[in-house]
Amino acid sequence: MASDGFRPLDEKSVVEYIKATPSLASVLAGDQPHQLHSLNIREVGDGNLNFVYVVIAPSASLVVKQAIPYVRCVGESWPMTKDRAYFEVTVLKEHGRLCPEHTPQVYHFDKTMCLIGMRYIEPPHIILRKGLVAGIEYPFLAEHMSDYMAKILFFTSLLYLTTTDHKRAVAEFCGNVEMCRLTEQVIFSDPYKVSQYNRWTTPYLDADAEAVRSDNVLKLEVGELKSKFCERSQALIHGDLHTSSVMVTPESTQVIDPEFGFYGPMGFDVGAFIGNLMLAFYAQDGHANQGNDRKSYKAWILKTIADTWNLFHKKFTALWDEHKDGPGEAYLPGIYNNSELQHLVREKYMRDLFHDTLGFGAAKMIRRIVGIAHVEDFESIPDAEKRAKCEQQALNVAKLLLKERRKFQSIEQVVSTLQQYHSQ
Ligand code: ADP
Ligand code: SR1
Ligand code: MG
Repeated sequence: MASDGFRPLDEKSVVEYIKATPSLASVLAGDQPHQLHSLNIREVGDGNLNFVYVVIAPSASLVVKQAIPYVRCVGESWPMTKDRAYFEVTVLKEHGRLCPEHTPQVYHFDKTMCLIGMRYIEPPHIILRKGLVAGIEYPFLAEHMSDYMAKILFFTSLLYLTTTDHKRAVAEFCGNVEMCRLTEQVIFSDPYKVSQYNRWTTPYLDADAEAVRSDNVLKLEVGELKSKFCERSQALIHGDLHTSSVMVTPESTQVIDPEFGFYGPMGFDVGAFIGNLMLAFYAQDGHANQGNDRKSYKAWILKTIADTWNLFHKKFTALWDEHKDGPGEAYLPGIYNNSELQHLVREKYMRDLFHDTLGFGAAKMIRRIVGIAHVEDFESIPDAEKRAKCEQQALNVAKLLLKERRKFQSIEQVVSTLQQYHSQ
């Protein structure tokens, strides 16, 4: 045990921990403690950072997630604060309050052990990214994700909060600085310079990676996005809203893993989700085979991209309208007192958010192709040349979106650009 009382668990010691922890034992066994004698434990952490244990009792289940003091996918050479568990649980609770339909319930938190007990998002839920690789359609995905993003972003912004409440919350989440610094490094810095962590499909993308490192306009624009990421405390964002942070069935959508949460720009979340759908789109040709050319699936992904933005826009502005005379102090009703002005303000706010979404989404695409932590969408394409072709198309469109984002006026224009940059 470390001097701070922290002890990394394993499949065996998780059982002892649960037996000694009433808030977990009661979820699993209710008033029948003998059920704790037949627990089935599996470590399933396939993420980059933490250990995740699925715990199954005869008539209940839960997940135990523990942060360890380093980045799991790199090893102990990259120390990382285990306080991330505190921020993850705090965001889970806040987002769960605002959007319980799409957030797993928290049962337990142990600050010393950096350990969260939460709902097991049970099968047939799978990680969305795996569903996208398998070519499965999710008819409610855009509806659910737009709902989640509209609620968590609107209700934690100055459009709904007083500046006093907002600033207090911003101050609390400034504590998640190490996780923000990780993002600053791997998304906004490393891909644009030589870094020991960068990786790409070599030799096919050698020139493309070099081109990213020597593109002045790209660097100018990504620098602006980095500043915005660091400076704009717009809302309590999830902070890592890629398609492996979403678990799905065709009917249900659950968002996990908000350990990077802090008060940051809304477009970082919306962009993460949409940018990862774009990666899935460009990976499809690598998964096509004689039995399935993936044509209709690609059309479904494009429709989901468009629906996600359009529904998000609709729901977010509807919340704004509903609460325009509420506590929010960004646009005081006494000043923004006529519908023409209110319309202008909303147009501008949503246009800026759209451009942020494209910029951050594109930056997230670029890091997954020439930086650290690649994605299964591409990694599961065994033929390196084929994979590189898919990655190159995604990289080219991402560079364009990042540099030219302000020229786009609608998501439909973005979708037609995605099609133009797609060779089949
Ligand atoms: P990391 O923080 O290391 O990225 P994640 O939170 O992404 O870890 O979890 C890693 C994996 O564990 C997920 O891909 C998922 O398969 C599984 N997992 C995490 N939380 C849950 C949950 N609440 N219910 C079911 N499975 C989960
Ligand atoms: C060391 S980079 C690890 C990545 O995994 C997380 O999911 C975040 O996306 C982070 O950038
Ligand atoms: Mg994760």
